[in-house]
Amino acid sequence: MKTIFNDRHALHHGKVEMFRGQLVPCFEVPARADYVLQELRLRGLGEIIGPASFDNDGLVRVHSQRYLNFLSTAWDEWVALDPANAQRDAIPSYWPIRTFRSDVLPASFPARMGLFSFDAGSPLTSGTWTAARAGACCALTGAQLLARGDRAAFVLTRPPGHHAGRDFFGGYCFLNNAAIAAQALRDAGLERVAVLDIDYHHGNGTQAIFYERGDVYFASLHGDPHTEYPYFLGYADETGAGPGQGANLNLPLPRGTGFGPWRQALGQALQGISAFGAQALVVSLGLDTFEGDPISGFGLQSVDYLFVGEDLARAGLPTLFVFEGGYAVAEVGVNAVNVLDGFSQRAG
Ligand code: 6XA
Ligand code: ZN
Repeated sequence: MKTIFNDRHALHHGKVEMFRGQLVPCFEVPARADYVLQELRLRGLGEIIGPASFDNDGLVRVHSQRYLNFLSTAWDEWVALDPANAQRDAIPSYWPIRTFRSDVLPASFPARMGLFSFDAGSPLTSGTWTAARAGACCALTGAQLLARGDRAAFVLTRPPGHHAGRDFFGGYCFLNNAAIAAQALRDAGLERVAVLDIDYHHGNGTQAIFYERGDVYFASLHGDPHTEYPYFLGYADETGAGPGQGANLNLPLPRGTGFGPWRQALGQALQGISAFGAQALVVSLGLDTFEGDPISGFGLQSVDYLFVGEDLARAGLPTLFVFEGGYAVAEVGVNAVNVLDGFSQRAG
């Protein structure tokens, strides 16, 4: 299995995030991807390549032009507000909640930060756009490999993507890599594509992007949003709308869930994907289901990820893994590569 590595990922390097009223050091750090890369090399899991180059067409298929315009110039606008900002992360603090307008694009940069985001935990830094855009190119490269016949590929990138919607960032995510890959597979001619999100947190961005579409199935197992981030989406009664009715499956699980019941839910999601008739699978691969994760609450152990990989291989679909969350930094490499290893052993 080839890995497409985003060698510009470290250009996104948040210093602090807002956590329960305090600015705390970021959990989503460059070392995460470096640990995974190191483990991939150690275990010789396959060739590691860089992204091919793409224009913005594949991004515009998923994100609005006005959001991409904002993201690509955001850092310069932030520094233009005050040269001292060059040393500080940009963090939003005003949001157009219900009854406010979101059709107007305010001239104020802080106002636009709020218009295009949903939390204060996702600092935007000098290299965020460059890193996120290179990550999206990795996702497009992965989709291309699958469309040309590879059985599987792994997109190793950060910042992650699954919380990012058509025109907003949040949850450490700016461009939705998994959605961009799924759309690219559709555009390459596959008629039905599935996204399976196994990150601890519900992939609200991916769900929203495909919610009214019958050609892309979204299934997610995640911490119950009644108590877990992102709180406002990810409930079991969200089953899709319009032509997408029945093409969205949420399996929220209580904090404290261990591998047994988690794996059962995985089986249920895979059943849904098979019944849908997907021709390819994009996996939002978060490793924050690990028992040692500092911000999550499931109990998976490192060895369990080998079985996760095996179960995914048994679905028998061309599969693109896309790296998402996972903040037990020293273990995230072993856990991610265990999934890929389990998959490869089973897939042959
Ligand atoms: C709130 C928690 C953000 C979770 C990000 C994540 N600051 N998403 O791991 O998958
Ligand atoms: Zn997560």
